[in-house]
Amino acid sequence: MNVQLNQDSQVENFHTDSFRFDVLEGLKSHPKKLSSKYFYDKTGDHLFQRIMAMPDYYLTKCELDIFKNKTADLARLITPDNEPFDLIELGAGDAMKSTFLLKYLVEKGIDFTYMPIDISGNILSILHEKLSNELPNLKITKLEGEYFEMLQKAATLSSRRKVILFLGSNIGNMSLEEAESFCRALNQNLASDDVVLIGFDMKKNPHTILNAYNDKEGITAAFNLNLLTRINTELDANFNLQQFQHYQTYDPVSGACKSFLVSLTEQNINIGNDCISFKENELIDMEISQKFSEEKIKELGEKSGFRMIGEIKDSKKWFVDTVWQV
Ligand code: AVI
Repeated sequence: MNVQLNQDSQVENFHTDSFRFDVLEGLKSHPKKLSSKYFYDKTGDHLFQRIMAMPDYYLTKCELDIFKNKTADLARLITPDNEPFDLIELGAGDAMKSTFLLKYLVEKGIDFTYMPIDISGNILSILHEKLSNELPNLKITKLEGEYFEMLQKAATLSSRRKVILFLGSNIGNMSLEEAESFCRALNQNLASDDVVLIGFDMKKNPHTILNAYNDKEGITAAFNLNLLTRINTELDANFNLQQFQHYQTYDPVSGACKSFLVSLTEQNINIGNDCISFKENELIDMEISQKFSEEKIKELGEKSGFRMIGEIKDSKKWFVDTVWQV
């Protein structure tokens, strides 16, 4: 018991140390930067749920349209011969979209094991319980941890062909260089014939994109500002949220949709024993949500060593799930 408690607090210290390191490194660099991967504490998760429910945030609805209404096409792409395989989902969360595919595959009697990967053991337990109730015949192996470590673990657990899902335009939260090295690492961690299915948000009318990230209710603003609250609570800092303002941009040429926080005044912020100075109107670069052209997706796949085998778009053609083979 004491050993377990000790191990848990060591893991927690490790997380806080790397959070503190990343925050200080980002805020000491020019321009100042924070990583959007830290948006998702309990409040951040809740705010993201509210974002997904906003009428203007089309991404979730579009990919849901694909998983709900084009399930047979998806299944045909990822398992053309219906041979046994493992279906691995990176950052599975509540698997809201993939559940439609799981249900279809179970009903077809296809032999597969669903392996959701998530950093949160709690989320995986909730998902396991939900899926066991909804689909009692589904075989599930939970993988708790970092993506690449868990992909390696999955390879030791079974030698069956792997299909990897990376949905929701999560790839858009990486810079193009990061996305390329991520896809290359994916390619190198898979065996030949394995496939990946990646959800990309496509370039479209720039107003449609900006409206999805610049809501008048201020939910996206709160989502960004919550990271400052998180730093206050977890790293003993004193950000005054009234002194920072959310600013959203979309560049239709590069496809980069970016969010910033603007310091409304010259101010000094203490973070533990460190002090960070802000000039009036100085920015913190918070998040990129990259939008893609067909050509960019093709280029990304090829540069990272994949062969494109198919793609499925939603009915508006705003979002695409692309399938690449190693
Ligand atoms: C999780 N990710 C794909 C979302 C996006 O669209 O980039 C996060 C988000 N940021 C603001 N709104 C939604």
